[in-house]
Amino acid sequence: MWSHRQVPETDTPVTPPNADRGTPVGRRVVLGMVALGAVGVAAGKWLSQGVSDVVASTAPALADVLPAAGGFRIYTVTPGYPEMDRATYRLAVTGLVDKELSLSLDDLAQLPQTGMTKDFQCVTGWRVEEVPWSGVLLKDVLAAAGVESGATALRFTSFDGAYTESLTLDQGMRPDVLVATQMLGGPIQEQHGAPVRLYVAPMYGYKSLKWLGGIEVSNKVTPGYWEERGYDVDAWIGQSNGRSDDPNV
Ligand SMILES: Nc1nc2c(c(=O)[nH]1)N[C@H]1C(S)=C(S)[C@@H](COP(=O)(O)O)O[C@H]1N2
Ligand SMILES: [Mo]
Repeated sequence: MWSHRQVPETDTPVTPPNADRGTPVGRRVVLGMVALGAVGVAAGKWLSQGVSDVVASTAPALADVLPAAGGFRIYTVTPGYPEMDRATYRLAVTGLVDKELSLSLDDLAQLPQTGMTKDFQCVTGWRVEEVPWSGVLLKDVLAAAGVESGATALRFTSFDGAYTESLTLDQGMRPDVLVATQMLGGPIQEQHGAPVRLYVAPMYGYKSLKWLGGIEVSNKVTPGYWEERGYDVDAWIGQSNGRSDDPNV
């Protein structure tokens, strides 16, 4: 179960230049809308159709009511969420590797497991603090495949068929970049990218690709979905531009 919580009042530095878009999430709260929070999970299905601000605006009041309040806004650039059977799920690791891999969830569970509790920050201004994550460090997945010399970049694809992301190999080797199989204390929920998503702790949320299907090792960074639409490829929190008019970032 998840619900919504607003970015703390003290959080101003991360507000992107398009502040009109980024800041109002919980500021134009209408208390009468709190009841909407009760259908938050169902509403998540509709966020891509423009209801996100309404749902998110219930946040402050709900946070008082629900002790384990979440605060995530659910984003998807495709209609609904892509379906995936946990038994047939495979993560493809391809490109400049010694051995291409096709990893089942069991295979991922055999690799070293790493957990971390860290904030999740969207470039539009909302943040969820101290989210528990666990799974396999991206560098451990890459080590299992063996990265060839000359490789410099990583490309990530989602089995939603539309969303992509990128990192440099150096960024991907950091100890705070995770191929996450658990989030918020349990298996990743459907709306958060089940069964596997990326979690790139030091960067804005758009780097944390959901419904991860493939990792391709290459020698050239290919800008991801939002990066083709104006966002920085290097999305360090607090440093990158956050430029866009799109409400779904
Ligand atoms: N496949 C996919 N991954 C995605 C997105 C998306 O639309 N599709 N949105 C990104 C953005 S902009 C953010 S802030 C986070 C939001 O994660 P959440 O939906 O779990 O809150 O997912 C990121 N990963
Ligand atoms: Mo985002």
